[in-house]
Amino acid sequence: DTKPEEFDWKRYHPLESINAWLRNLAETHPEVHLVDMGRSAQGRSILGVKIAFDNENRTTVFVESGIHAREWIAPATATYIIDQLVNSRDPAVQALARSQNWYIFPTTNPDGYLYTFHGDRMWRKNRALFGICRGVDLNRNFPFHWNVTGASGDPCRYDYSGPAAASEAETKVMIEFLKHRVVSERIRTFIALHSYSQMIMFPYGHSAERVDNYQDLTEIGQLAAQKIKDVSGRIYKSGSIYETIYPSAGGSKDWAHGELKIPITFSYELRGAADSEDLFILSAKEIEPTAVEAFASLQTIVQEAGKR
Ligand code: ING
Ligand code: ZN
Repeated sequence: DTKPEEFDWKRYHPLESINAWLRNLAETHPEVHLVDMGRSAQGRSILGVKIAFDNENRTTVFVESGIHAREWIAPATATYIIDQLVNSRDPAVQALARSQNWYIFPTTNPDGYLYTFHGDRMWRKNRALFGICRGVDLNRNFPFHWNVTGASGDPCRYDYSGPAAASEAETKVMIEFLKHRVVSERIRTFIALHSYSQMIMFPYGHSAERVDNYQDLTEIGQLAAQKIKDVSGRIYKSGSIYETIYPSAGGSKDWAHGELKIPITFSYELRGAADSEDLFILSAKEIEPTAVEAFASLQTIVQEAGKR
């Protein structure tokens, strides 16, 4: 494990190192508060931070990452975002950090993430037990047009939607957390981090139905993708889930937008490996450039959100 003082973006860190780093950050920075969202299926805390530079009633950005265990670049990027918001010397980043309150949860599927280090590197779901198979795809378990498309009813499949909508501990905990804060803390922006595909997507996934602010989200998505191109030359596609990647129901941001009415909701598909036998196994050398481009485009999203 890595000590908090040695935490970096040159390698992928296990669950306990990430959590130790979050705890240390909260102890050493007055604007950082450790937040325990609740317990996973196996009883682990889902830890994150709230970053709030003072008590003004700002709008809030919520960032969810690591809902899929094997997508290691997502927690690595989430911790990079936290580090930048707290430690950057760039005045533009400091202004952005202070313009919002932030909730950032690097590993929303801690049981699965742990299992990818000690069991199966390619595990995606949580670790709930169903007879001879394990795991619900938490990004198919949210209660908004649950299970209508792009999900499986078989617990042995990688995209099992669960025995019922919001059946899973991790899903329930996130729903309760957001429900209790969406109005009182003015959560206006919801971001989910995944890999791989180089995409920036907005709802919906369950059908071709267009969200009420389709035009705004289309424009913001295009500006965010352009930002990435300016920063690194990488091409990210943008558009709705349904039109851009594949039909799939029960994703967290479909629920966040459709049910909770959070207006600005995006999910990233970060970089995948070009030169590996598996696209999820992104070389640690790519953590920094991936996180840099994602954070630059997140700044665009938050700035644009503020204008609409
Ligand atoms: N992709 C996402 C998945 O859950 C997605 C795409 C995002 C679908 C949001 C629905 C909602 O399949 C990966 N790589 O996990
Ligand atoms: Zn994913």
